[in-house]
Amino acid sequence: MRHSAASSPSDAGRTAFAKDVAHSLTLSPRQLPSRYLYDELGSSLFEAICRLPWYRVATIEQSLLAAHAAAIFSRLPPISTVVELGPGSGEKLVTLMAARPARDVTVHLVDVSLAALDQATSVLAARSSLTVVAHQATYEEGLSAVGRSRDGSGQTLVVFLGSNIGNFDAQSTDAFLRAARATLRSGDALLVGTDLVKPEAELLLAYDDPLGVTAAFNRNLLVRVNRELGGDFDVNRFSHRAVWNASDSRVEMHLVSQSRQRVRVAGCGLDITFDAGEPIWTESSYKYRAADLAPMLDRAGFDVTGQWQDSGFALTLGAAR
Ligand code: AVJ
Repeated sequence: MRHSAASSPSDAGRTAFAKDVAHSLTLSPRQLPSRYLYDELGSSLFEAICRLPWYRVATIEQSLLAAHAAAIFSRLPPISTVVELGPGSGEKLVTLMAARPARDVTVHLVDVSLAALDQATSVLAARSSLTVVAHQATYEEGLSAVGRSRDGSGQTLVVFLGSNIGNFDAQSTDAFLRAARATLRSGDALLVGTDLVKPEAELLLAYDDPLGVTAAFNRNLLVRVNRELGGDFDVNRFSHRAVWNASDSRVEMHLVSQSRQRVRVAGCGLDITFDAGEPIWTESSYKYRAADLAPMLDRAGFDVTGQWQDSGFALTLGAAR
């Protein structure tokens, strides 16, 4: 197992975090980027969310992968390289790869979160015989690194599961898919997992669960800002809120200030006064219709070669033209 960090995680990572927090908290409305939800505790809380009966993304996707992995490989050319963007616990890839035809495959895991990478790497090491390379990097950086290091034989499969793509707005999705396509060759493939639009009550239960795990996941972002950037957020005075924004087809998570209060973040020179009821927008999770996927992939240069659906979740396979 090899680790190839794009740069030392702590210093460069912390500077980027400080910069992103300084910028996003002074936007109107105030925001914090969702990619920072995944520190060590945040990654564990997300794994707990995936075990909640109300958040069905992970379990439905897992059963779709188990049921259709062989069909997915039957629609692919011989694959020598698999790149998983945002591998989470690594379980999804274990399930998919169990159905691979006998052939040497190198798996590349790409994530900015070291905690997530470590977890996925150890699950894959324990549960599969795959060669694993971990890249602590953004998705684009990781894809380019894999593209540059690739040798002659076999095609590449990029997997982007768990509805991770749902954190991107429409414009970023197009830009991201095009950038991904640019690192690939004709005949390479992309497997995307997307959560689909479903009744509002179901969506809200998934993002505001009765056990408060999602609330803890969201509020942990403030704990992280306090710890890593010397903030003084009073975490008890911000509450979790999930809303379904139907016109933009996304669930939004917010942290709502319970009172008028002043917050300082020394590490990025911020001194902010929140009004009572003022939100910080921390995440968007876009929901799709299954038919949205073909045009979305087509715009980036992929033809859809398969789609599998169950209980409001879809796996879509595209081939690079
Ligand atoms: C990991 C981004 C797919 O948006 O559903 C879970 C994260 N947020 N509960 C999602 C999340 C709140 C999740 N993704």
